[in-house]
Amino acid sequence: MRVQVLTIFPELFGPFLATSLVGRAIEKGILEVRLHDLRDFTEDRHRSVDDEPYGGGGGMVMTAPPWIRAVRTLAPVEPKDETDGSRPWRVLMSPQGARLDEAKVRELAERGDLLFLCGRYEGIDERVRTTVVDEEISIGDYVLSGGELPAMVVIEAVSRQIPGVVKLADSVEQDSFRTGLLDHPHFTRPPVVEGIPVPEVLTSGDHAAIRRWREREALRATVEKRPDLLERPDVLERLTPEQRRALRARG
Ligand code: 9D3
Repeated sequence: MRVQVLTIFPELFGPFLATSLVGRAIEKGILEVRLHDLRDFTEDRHRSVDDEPYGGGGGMVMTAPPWIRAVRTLAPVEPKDETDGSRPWRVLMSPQGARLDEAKVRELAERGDLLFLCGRYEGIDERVRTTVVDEEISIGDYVLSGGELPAMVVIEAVSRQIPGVVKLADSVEQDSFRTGLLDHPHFTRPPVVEGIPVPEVLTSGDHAAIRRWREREALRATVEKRPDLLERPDVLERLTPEQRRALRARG
C-alpha cells in the first residue's frame, strides 16, 4: 500500500510515522508513506500558498495553483474520473467531506494508492476540489486547524486493514467491530480492584460460557452506550440468535 501526503506541515507526521503500528508497517515494507511539502510546488520567491478571499471576509484561502501543480505531478493520470487504480486516489481532507466510518476505511484500503490533500487556513480555493480531487472526507463534526491530524487518523485506520499489519489478537478485535456492536468489557490481574471482583465466568475455563457472556455483554454495552447502532439494519442482521432473544426480552 502506498500513501502520499500533501501539506505545508510535513514535520507533523514525523513521530506518527516512526512509531507503533504505522511505523512497523513501514519497516516491514507493507506500507510506504511519502510526504510532500506544498511549498515545493510554488513558483514565487516567497513560496506563498495563501491569499485574501474574493468577496472579502476574514482569514486567508489557500491558493489553487500550487495544489493543482502538485497533484498533477504526484498523481499524474487524467482524466479525473479514472478510477482503475493506475494513479493515486486523491482524497481531500475537509470539514465539508463525508464522515469517515469503517466501511469507508475498507474502501480506501482497497484502493491501495492514496494521496491526501491537507489544507490549512479557512479552506482551499474551490477549483482545487472540482479539478483534481476524487473524494472529500471529514473525520467528524468538530473544528480542527487543518487536515493533517485527520489524515493521520485515516492512515492509521487504513493501515490496520492491510494483512500482516495488526497482530492476530488485534484482528479478532477487528472481527468484533465487524459485528457492528461495541466490544465487551475486559479484565486482567489483579483479581480484585477497589473491591470489584472479576466476573466469575471469565476464570471458569468454560469457553462456551465465556463466549456467551461476551456476546451478551457486547449487546448490553451497545444498548446502554450506543443505542443508535441497534437501529441499523446491517447491525441487526449480524446479531446471533441469542442476542436477538436478549434484545426482544429487553424490549
Ligand atoms: C473556523 C473556520 N471554520 C468556519 C466555520 C471553517 C473551517 C475551516 C478549516 C473549519 C476547519 C478547518 C480545518 N479543518 C480541516 O481541514 C479538516 C477537518 C476538521 O476540521 N474537522 C473534521 N475533519 C476534518 S478533515 C479536515
